[in-house]
Amino acid sequence: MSETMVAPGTSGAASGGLQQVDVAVVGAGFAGLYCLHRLRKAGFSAVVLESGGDVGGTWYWNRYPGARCDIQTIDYSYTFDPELETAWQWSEKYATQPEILRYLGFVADRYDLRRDIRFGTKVTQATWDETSGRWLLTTDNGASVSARDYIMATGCLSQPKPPEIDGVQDFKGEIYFTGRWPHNEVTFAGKRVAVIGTGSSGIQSIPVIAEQADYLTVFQRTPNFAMPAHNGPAPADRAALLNSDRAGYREQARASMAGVPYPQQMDVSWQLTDAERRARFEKAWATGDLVYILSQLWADQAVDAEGNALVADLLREKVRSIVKDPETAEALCPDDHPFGAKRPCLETNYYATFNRPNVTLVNLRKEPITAITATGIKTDKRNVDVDIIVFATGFDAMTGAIRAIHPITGRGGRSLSDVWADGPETYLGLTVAGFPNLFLITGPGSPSVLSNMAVSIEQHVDWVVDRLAALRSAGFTTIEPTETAQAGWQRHLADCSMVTLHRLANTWYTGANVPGKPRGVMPYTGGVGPYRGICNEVVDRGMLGFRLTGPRGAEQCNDGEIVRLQPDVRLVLNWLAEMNLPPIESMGAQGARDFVAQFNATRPAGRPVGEVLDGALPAGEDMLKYRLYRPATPGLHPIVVYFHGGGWVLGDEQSDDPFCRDMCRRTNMIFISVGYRHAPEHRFPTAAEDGYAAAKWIAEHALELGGQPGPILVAGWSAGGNIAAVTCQLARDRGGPEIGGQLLLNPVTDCSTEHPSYTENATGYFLTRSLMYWFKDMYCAPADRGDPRISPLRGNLKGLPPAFVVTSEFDPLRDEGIAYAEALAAHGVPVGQLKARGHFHSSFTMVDVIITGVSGREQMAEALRMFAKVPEAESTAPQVHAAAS
Ligand code: NA7
Repeated sequence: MSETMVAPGTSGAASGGLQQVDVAVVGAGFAGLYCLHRLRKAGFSAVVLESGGDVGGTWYWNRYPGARCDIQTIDYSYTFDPELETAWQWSEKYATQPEILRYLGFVADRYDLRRDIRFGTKVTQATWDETSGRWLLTTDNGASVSARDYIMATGCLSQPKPPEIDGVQDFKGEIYFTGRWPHNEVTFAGKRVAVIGTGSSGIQSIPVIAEQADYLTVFQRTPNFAMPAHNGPAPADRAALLNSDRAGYREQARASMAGVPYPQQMDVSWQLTDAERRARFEKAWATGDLVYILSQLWADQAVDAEGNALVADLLREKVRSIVKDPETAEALCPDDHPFGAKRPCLETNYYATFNRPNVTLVNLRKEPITAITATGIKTDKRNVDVDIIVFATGFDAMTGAIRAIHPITGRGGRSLSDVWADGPETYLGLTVAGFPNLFLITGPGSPSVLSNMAVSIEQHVDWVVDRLAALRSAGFTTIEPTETAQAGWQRHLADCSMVTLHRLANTWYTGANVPGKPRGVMPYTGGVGPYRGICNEVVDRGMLGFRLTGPRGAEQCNDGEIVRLQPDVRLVLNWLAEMNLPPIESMGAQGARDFVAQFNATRPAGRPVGEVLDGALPAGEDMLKYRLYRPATPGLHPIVVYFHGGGWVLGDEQSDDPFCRDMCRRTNMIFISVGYRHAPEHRFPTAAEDGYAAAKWIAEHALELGGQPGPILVAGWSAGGNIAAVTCQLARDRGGPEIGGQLLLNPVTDCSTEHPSYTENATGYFLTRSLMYWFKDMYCAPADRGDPRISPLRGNLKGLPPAFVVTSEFDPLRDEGIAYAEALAAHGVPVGQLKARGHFHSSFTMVDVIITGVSGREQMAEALRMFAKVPEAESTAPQVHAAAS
């Protein structure tokens, strides 16, 4: 029931007094307009407060020459009303600012939105009143507003950044800001013009200004990656795709990573030849689509520095091929950030503009601006006299517009600016603890600027309005996230930020463009589709993380964290759940082996190493296959004897191939993966004895294998971790071989099932408790399970080689791994531990799938280097991933 004193549908913009509405919205751009429409349809009274003179938001203010969208307009449109979609036809692939503004005006008219929008009205203060449970807003124009709910549809790039250059006030010529462009036409003809800034606004406006001005000087601090827009009519293939199944196309966009329906690229760069990579790149260059080039080249381009560098090199090559003056070309080549980590741009004649006789580029990295004077711009090398200065210097992004409304005062008189003093903290990017009934549309902590904004805005508005309607039905009047939920979301954001390369660049995504602004990746980097799934899950799980209250003490609080898994682990587990596989233990030994082989065939190929050799070594009467991975560096290398996972039943010397390759590269050591014999054909203690025999043989043949003589190292995952641990005990008891250290990754160390992780993680994390029971039954009779050769935790732990034990939070084997590490330490064995938060049993072996596993493998490599007593070795793998675990 609407509680308004102003009936829905009347503006209520009284000249004084108090306007009462259910919901107040700030901003009449893409988000505010849709918000008003949805609120009205849901029966809420609402007012939109907009400082501009008309609708449009960012498109109202950014009227600079050349301004266009750079997501294709067929994607950058509202999708909530199929009739609206066909009622409006875009004239170009990338619409101009005037056309987008006309579109937003068309939408405002079609749904009669203007009557509830107070234009030319700025909110000057917003205060939560505990007693009435309402927000009170004061404005600079007309009535104050009392609203139960307050929605910030303020946009992410709407608060222009001050110039931060001394002397601006002394300049006697004309000054313009791209983000606050005047409504009247600006004449450049016959003028000497300076443009400061080469982000999207600079890159779009520079070619247009250069054509009109007498002379243009571009002041560039950081070159940006840009590619040609190839503007024109909407590409036929995309339009056909949309028109063939409009609803399906929109649904795919909502489920996609960036809000534009492109498939997930699976090929990794090292699987492709140079020619194949170049062909893909040329196609992307010709496509003129940022989302395409950012996602469709190869799977590792956005998550791995090496994969990214391959694209960046090709892009730089293009710049050099267009720009004739080599020094200018070099200055225009970005070299301080990965491609995509800073917002790349679409351009039309941008690079070619620097071949014009009336254009000069000033590289501020070489000659910084020292001041703006009455006549122009002074660098430490020259004075450039100009008539016009255009500041294309960007925005106080994501938080600027929200914090610009001063003060927003929440519960207990706390101001949002103070609460966010060290950086924004939100729950889902939508709400803030301590600020009841306040909603942020595309706020920090949501995909927002890393996505097609149209898709993200609709999702946020729908979520908020649906929640308001649900609260109203349930009789609740306030909603506020809990501190636990918000802290959990911040952790999840930090985990997500380890997956992509955005953290490696100084950008407005990280707050680095505004002096003094706290640093950190502000948008959600986990993708639009996964994010939408999480928002829905919050609702499905009883508004998890929200406290709801209502009249007469009504309260509901289902506290908790929505995502505790690492983001990529969550995706993999969801994907596995969707496959609805039968339990592996129901497949029989051979069926399970075939399944694992098939499963492994779908994973990314392992990375190149110096050499891969297959061989065989004796173990009793039998020969065991092995696969040797040699680093690309010359000389003798330490040897790591590796035992694969698979519960003593599955896998072989090749089944952990990507892991062995990755560790070989990271450690600069030889990895020898041993194909020990399997149960049920060969039951206990065959695998343990094979492991020992293999380690002994390899140690005795180290030199022939190209390894360093002396102590070997052992390593293993899961059942292989068990074999590695047992091998160390046997080697100590049987007089060799000498083992310098043991890396135990999610090891089985005990046959007891008493450990709580067996119950906590019994199902849902791929390795299940019942699968572990089956493995043990296949391998070992119950009577033998106390034997240290299967339960090394029960063996003598004195005098064993130093160990590094890795356990994963969501793994049935977690507690026995921790117990083994603690028991070793108690017996005087030097032990390092990695307790990997949010990870599952396969996190570290799913190389190039679970990207958040990289930091764990770095730590494992470091431990192995320490065991081998090699100094901080040069590894051949990139070291760009900071610790995530
Ligand atoms: P951006 O992308 O933030 O670009 C601003 C540009 O201005 C960028 O090149 C900055 O260099 C430069 N800049 C900022 N301050 C200065 C000073 N003080 N001196 C010299 N140069 C400076 O803003 P845009 O408006 O172009 O684009 C914003 C987004 O809108 C865009 O990403 C799309 O999403 C749409 P820096 O890189 O900081 O060294």
